[in-house]
Amino acid sequence: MPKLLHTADIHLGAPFKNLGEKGKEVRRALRETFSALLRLAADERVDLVLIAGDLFDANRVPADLVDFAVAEIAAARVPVCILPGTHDCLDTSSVYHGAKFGGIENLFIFTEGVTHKVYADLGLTIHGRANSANKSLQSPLAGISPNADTRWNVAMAHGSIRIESKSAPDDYPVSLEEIAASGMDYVALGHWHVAQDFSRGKTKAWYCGTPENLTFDERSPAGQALLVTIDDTGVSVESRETGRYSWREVSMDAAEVNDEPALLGKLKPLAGSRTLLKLRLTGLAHLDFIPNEDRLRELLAEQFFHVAVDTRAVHLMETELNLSAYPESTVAGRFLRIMQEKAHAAPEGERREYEEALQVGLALLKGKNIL
Ligand SMILES: [Mn+2]
Repeated sequence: MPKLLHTADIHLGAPFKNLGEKGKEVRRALRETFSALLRLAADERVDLVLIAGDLFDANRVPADLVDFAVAEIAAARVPVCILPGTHDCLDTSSVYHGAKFGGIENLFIFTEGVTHKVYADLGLTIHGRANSANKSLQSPLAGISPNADTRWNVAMAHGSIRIESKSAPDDYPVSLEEIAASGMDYVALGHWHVAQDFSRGKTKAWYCGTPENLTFDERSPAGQALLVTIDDTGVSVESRETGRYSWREVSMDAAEVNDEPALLGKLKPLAGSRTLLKLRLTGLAHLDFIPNEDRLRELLAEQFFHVAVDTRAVHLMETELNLSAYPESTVAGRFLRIMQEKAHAAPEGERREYEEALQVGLALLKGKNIL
């Protein structure tokens, strides 16, 4: 019963340009995450580590980074199987053509024309097609079929599940029908950065997600890897948290925070020395608290690893509405007068809502993007 550690999209060498000085630290952290993955494999006594594409962020990465990855794998004593992905594809300049990858006993890399590797002691064949470019219309499962000589068959594939409107046709598409018809026990997917189950028919198939989050867009709470156990009763998939940094994107309505302490109080539960915060303020600000990007960044810097603040969608509330500035013949003028009448006629408890609606509508009519 083979036990596998499934990872992908580690993106060693990613520049993190948007993080400025802190980018260097996160780049170094990715190396540590890679080492931690291999330690996890040893601790969990897995038989084989699968890296389903994008181990490296690019084919041109610093030589010392390649040395590091190769040395870590060689020291790991667990077999490691690498599939070139889209960022580290197998083109003429591929990082995997380097001599450093040769002669490492426990390492197998899918290269041109090679589509499977037999691990006889595990009764397992690993299948895969190395991506040869950054984009392609071809499925990474094309031409792959089970090896009847081994009890178990697993494929690695780096590409996008073919979903209309969600995936580009030239992003190495894999269809759910292909997964169902693959004859594989498990398909180890890479390319999408959040763990997701795409099992179909008798075949289990998962994206494992990045072991360390790389952007604010990723909805996964923390990076992770998958432990995959295959036996006669089926395939079981468990996740293990490997990420140490958390990237949090927070949107807040400026009208709901009256002062700096209130804003800091709301963010306090997220604070941490390894938390990256992207704070986006929206809506209408009262005159007594006008959020300022530099000031907020400064205030939050101590509580977070990195802070980005965006106040472009905040609009200042107009406290003294000058009706003559909005003639009745204009849309804004008509709107203003109707809303003022409604606010006036509304019962006490609802008046504030009308007044706020008036301010929001007015800002929108003036072309402000406040939502
Ligand atoms: Mn990719």
